[in-house]
Amino acid sequence: MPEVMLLVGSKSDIPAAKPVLETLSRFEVSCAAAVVSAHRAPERLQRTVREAEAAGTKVFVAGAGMAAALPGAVASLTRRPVVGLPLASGALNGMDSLLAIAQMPPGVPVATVAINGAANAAYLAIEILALGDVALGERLARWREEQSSRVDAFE
Ligand code: RP5
Repeated sequence: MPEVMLLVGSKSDIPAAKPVLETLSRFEVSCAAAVVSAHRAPERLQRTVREAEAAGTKVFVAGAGMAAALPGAVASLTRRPVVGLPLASGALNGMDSLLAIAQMPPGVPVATVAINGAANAAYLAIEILALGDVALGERLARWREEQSSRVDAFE
């Protein structure tokens, strides 16, 4: 049962979204992934979210560029947490996606990370899952401690 579902709006988004999978895998968090465009295939998106929920997905991570409807559309279809990942593409280089993803109406939130902030999208998903998973919380705490000691090291 994948705990996280990563969705991206286009095949062209895959390279920028890869750190989501790499980070989750380092923390032993299972993740399914699919390319589904909110604008080009809205019915398939609806099916994908329903099936992922039925399979036990707890957190969705949705990455998209340009008008970036995907994360908000996913949030409209589920009450589980959605992390939105704005991706740099097109004439506005991700500013358009950042604003489209962050500016959700009250009641349908998307937790938005930085443009191309794929690793943080995964860390946010990990923090959410760690609320109900002691072992994952311990892995996260250990990693945070390692990170702190690296900041202090004069290398
Ligand atoms: C968005 O438009 C996608 O998420 C992608 O970032 C961008 C361009 O998509 P393609 O034309 O490369 O499929 O919906």
